[in-house]
Amino acid sequence: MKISKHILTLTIALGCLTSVQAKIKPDTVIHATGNPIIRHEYTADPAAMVYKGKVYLYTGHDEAPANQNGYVMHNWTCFSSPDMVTWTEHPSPLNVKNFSWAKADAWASQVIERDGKFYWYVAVEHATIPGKAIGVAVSDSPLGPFKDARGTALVTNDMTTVAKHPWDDIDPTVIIDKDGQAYLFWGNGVCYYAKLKANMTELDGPIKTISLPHYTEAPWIHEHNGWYYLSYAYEFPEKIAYAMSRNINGPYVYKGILNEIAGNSNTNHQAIIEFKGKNYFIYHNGALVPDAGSFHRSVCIDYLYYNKDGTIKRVVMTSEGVKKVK
Ligand code: FUB
Repeated sequence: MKISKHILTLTIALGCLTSVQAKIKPDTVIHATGNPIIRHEYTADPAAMVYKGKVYLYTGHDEAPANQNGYVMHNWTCFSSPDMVTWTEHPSPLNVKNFSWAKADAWASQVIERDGKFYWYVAVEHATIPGKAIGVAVSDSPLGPFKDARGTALVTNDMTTVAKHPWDDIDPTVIIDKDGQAYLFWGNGVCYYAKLKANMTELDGPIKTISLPHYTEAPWIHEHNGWYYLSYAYEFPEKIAYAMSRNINGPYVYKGILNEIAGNSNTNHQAIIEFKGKNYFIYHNGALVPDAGSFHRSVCIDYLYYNKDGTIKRVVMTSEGVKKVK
């Protein structure tokens, strides 16, 4: 590894890595040399947002001690890039402690912009209502600081009764449709969705469900050329599958596996974006820790290709990753 002023060049081949690299200073520029793109800390559950010529990448942060199985996740990380290869790590803009009603588990999340404000939907463990819950934080900048937008959870376990286990309210993904209506999708075991009010901090109507084959968790909703795509973690260990619809409310037609099991991570969690004319599949694997990858995960990026009929080609996971966008 070669470090110059605010520049970190990651030169260690993937096969040689057995643990996370040394910490770096906030605002350090990272030149990714392949997958995983971040190697000085563990990053999981990626969510990406394109805003004003940059990609903002938000991730969970696996902090379990080496060889420990089980999630240890206290905060979320934030990186930005103008070209998909040069990433700046910003100081962590959000921690479970920013939600006074939450007690642990900074799990999967997504940020979206509306009218110049940035809304960050997160899954955490609720302090007083048993089970997981979804909160929302807000900021005037994609880099934060973010603050709890409500002072209470947006979704709690007592609001969703289809799944009987208490960790079903996780993995929020959000979209604003062309008519301005925002929707939140989420869920473990059951894929829930609901409309959001224009203020982005309240549900607007009933919580509904979508039936998807072998649905586990990690929904990601996106739109491309008039199709709505609902991708999700399929079975366990998790592959990523997807379904398509012409209408955001469905019906969604299952289209098959999009990505295979990502090496030694029993979970996967994807973000799909278009940036400067190319499409990207952002996910995590356990490549940095061969014997405990499921709880020491790292974000990877590979290309995603659509077929003419709107279906998506199966993702090819690579160690080389993607090239710098000009
Ligand atoms: O990171 C914790 C959980 O693991 C996420 O919420 C799931 O999507 C899975 O990746």
